[in-house]
Order: sequence, then structure tokens, then C-alpha cells
Amino acid sequence: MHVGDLVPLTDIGGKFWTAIAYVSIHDALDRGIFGAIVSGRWDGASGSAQEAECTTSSQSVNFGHLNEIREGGWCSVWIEGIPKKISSVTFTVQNVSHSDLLYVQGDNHDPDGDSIIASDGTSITVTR
Ligand SMILES: [Ca+2]
Repeated sequence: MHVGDLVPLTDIGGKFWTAIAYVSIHDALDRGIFGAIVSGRWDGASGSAQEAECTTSSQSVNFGHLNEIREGGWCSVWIEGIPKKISSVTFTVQNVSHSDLLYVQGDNHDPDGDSIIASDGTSITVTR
């Protein structure tokens, strides 16, 4: 089991913005896996790093900005209240756990160009 894709999103309003990272978890055959618990941390916002966790779902995700619906095995983490003067933050996957599968970090990948800064499948920079 490994990260198969990371997709950055932002929500901007007022003085602050929210960074969102969608995480896709794959099995060894690159099929989407639901029920995987992704844990990681956000760095680069004001203050110390923030932990974040989510559980992948069987539902597909409609990425409107990419004009694309992607099959299940996704979850999302976010960090709110980032001051506008900070232009980017980074989410790093630290662990993935599942009742039946082991996390193999070395298999992480991110095949597409849906972020400004390329991701290696382990961390992604979200730019305002
Ligand atoms: Ca990606």
C-alpha cells in the first residue's frame, strides 16, 4: 500500500486561506484502497507544524478544477487560518495504516502534473 496521488486545493477568503490536500492510497496493483488511515503534518503555516489525519473513502472524487472524476480511495486533510502573507504550505504523509495492508513508502508516486510544484507522492506544497 502506498500513496498513488496527491492533489492540492485552496480556499481563499478574507485575510486567511485554507490549504487542502487530497491523498489517494493504492494497493500494490495501483487499485484505490478505502479504509486506509493517512496521517501526516502541515509545515510552513504560522506556528508549529500541525498534525492531520483522514481515512480514505470508496467514493470517487470530482476534481472540478481538473475537470476530472477520479475513482475511490481518497481522503482529504486541510489546514485553516493561514495568513495571506504566507504563500505556500507543505503537507507530508508520515504514515498510512490499514487492517490488512502494510505501508510501503518507497512505492509512493504521483503521476500527474496537477500541482504547481511537483510532488513525489510523499509531500506536496499547496500554493495560495
Ligand atoms: Ca498529483
